[in-house]
Amino acid sequence: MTKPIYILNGPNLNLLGQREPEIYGHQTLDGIEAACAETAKTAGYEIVFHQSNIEGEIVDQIQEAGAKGCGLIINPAAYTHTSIAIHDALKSVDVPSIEIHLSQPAKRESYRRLSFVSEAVTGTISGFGADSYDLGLHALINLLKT
Ligand code: CA2
Repeated sequence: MTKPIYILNGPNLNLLGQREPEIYGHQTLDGIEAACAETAKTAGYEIVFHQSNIEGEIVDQIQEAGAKGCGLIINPAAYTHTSIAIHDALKSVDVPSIEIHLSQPAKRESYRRLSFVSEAVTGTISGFGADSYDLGLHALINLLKT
């Protein structure tokens, strides 16, 4: 049986659609999960979708994705800019990984310009709102085909 694609989400993304829509859009995380499940199903994959506000839980989920999944997509949220633990966990897995962001961090505050995640993943997609998830999923599915 095909292994699932893991889609992992970091702190505060549970608030999507409720606060700061001018930056993060109106789509909720539940809506994003439903859209991702549909895209994945069309391509013959299932998804495992998680959100956590806790760094260590995200590390556990990355390790689980490496052991039980075929690839992973991660929006590490603010941990992008702070977490060596998430960097190390991503480096430790043997499956392709894609970092995604709703906004374009490079165009925002200077403290968002550094990503500890980018050098540990296969590729990064940012700045397309909720579409970043769909674009990341298509990119990952294409990678898995090759
Ligand atoms: O643009 C992204 O996807 C970010 O990963 C979002 C993070 C931010 O720290 C990164 O620099 C870029 C913040 C996620 C917080 O999500 C919220 C959603 C609604 C209301 C408040 C926060």
